[in-house]
Amino acid sequence: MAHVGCFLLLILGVCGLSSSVPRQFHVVKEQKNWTEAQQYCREKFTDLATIDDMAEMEKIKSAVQDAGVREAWIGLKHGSSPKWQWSLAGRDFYRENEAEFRNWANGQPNGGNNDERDGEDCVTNHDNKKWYNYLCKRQFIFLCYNGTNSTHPYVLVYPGKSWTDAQRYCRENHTDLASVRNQAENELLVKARGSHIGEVWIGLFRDAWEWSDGRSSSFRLWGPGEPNYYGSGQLGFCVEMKSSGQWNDESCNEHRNFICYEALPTVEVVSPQSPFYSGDAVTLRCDIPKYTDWHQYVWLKDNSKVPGKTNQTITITLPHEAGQYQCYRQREDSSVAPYMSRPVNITFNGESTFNTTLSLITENTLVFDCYLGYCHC
Ligand SMILES: *[C@@H]1O[C@H](CO)[C@@H](O)[C@H](O)[C@H]1NC(C)=O
Ligand SMILES: *[C@@H]1O[C@H](CO)[C@@H](O)[C@H](O)[C@H]1NC(C)=O
Ligand SMILES: *[C@@H]1O[C@H](CO)[C@@H](O)[C@H](O)[C@H]1NC(C)=O
Ligand SMILES: *[C@@H]1O[C@H](CO)[C@@H](O)[C@H](O)[C@H]1NC(C)=O
Ligand SMILES: *[C@@H]1O[C@H](CO)[C@@H](O)[C@H](O)[C@H]1NC(C)=O
Ligand SMILES: *[C@@H]1O[C@H](CO)[C@@H](O)[C@H](O)[C@H]1NC(C)=O
Ligand SMILES: *[C@@H]1O[C@H](CO)[C@@H](O)[C@H](O)[C@H]1NC(C)=O
Ligand SMILES: [Ca+2]
Ligand SMILES: [Ca+2]
Repeated sequence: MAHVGCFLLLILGVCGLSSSVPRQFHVVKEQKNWTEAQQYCREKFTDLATIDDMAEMEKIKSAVQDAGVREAWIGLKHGSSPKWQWSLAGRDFYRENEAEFRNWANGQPNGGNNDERDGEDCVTNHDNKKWYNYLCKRQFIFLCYNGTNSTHPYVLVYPGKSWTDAQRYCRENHTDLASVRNQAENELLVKARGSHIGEVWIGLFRDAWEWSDGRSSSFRLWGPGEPNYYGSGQLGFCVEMKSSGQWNDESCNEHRNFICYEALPTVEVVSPQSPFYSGDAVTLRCDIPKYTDWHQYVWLKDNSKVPGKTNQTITITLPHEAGQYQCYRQREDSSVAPYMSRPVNITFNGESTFNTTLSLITENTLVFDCYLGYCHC
């Protein structure tokens, strides 16, 4: 019985971290109606711009100002299915199901015809802790959400305002109108309203605006008095962003510059599951939202293009092809800079699962069977 250290390498896949998904925005200085703009964005990039939160809004605003554009279409269009959602938008703020927490009073929500032009589309908290929907132009005192104080996030504000004015106040002076993610927060909110009797606005509202890419973002940044559904509604209402950052609804057949977004490509390991071992053939796939104006995939290993690898899926053999991988789609229009995935390290470190049979020919013939780095005769 002999032990021989087998010098085989273990390949460990370390996948890139991906919590929030970044996007790149492109301001297109061509005049198109909303539908044509949508088609253009889907061909050249991913879709018309969706905006998730205030941070993204600031990014787009500076892109529009840098481009010297006065107004531009974004991906929001009026649809036909109104939904309840929170003024405080943000993909990281709500955990699973938290954006859907509700505490309606019996018989609520009611009223209106489910159309934000004359429906009861804004929500209050009553002193019985329950929620009621009212016309948004009613004036009530309101609760803002202030993210800087996590134990006392709700701030009661006097005097009463319409829901929209209350929203503007909270966004300027705190974070936003109050969001309520669970029963515990509803109790905190009830505490914050103290002994006040009657209705207090919170951040829940209903509208029927829909994003072109189907995303559920509830983020809205209407200018004063908007949306007002002014103009020919025959072809529907769509949303433009002014260089001030504020939004306005317009007839979709107006011609405007527009803003597209491009999603970040990602490198995914298809097989095998990590950890990888020496001798493995590792298959990588470049996941990229589809658009049609592209030529081929480009793969990079350790920051250099890998010649001959132009498919969406590639296979590398370890250990000699271990390294740092990235991908992008090369466009037909090479004037647009590529948007490259984050790097993914396929590194090695450790031992092998290979059940190799080694034969050492000496005076005697010894045959070693190796498993996980341990060899025996
Ligand atoms: C949070 O707010 C409460 C009530 O206004 C205050 O007593 C407390 O000091 C604040 N905490 C922080 C960390 O600001
Ligand atoms: C923010 O608060 C100040 C002081 O209370 C107030 O004067 C101002 O109008 C508020 N901002 C908005 C947008 O209401
Ligand atoms: C609310 O948040 C702002 C920053 O967003 C902070 O400056 C302010 O002190 C906070 N106010 C309260 C009452 O917590
Ligand atoms: C946009 O223009 C195309 C023709 O270029 C037309 O077919 C379409 O109806 C227009 N869409 C809207 C919403 O105006
Ligand atoms: C790339 O894909 C094409 C079509 O699927 C296939 O014929 C070709 O062999 C692939 N090339 C490589 C290098 O895998
Ligand atoms: C990936 O490898 C590069 C060098 O090859 C190194 O600089 C980087 O820190 C590694 N990243 C991770 C997440 O391990
Ligand atoms: C290697 O050998 C072990 C133990 O004999 C066995 O369980 C395992 O399935 C083998 N692996 C391969 C890839 O043959
Ligand atoms: Ca009601
Ligand atoms: Ca308008």
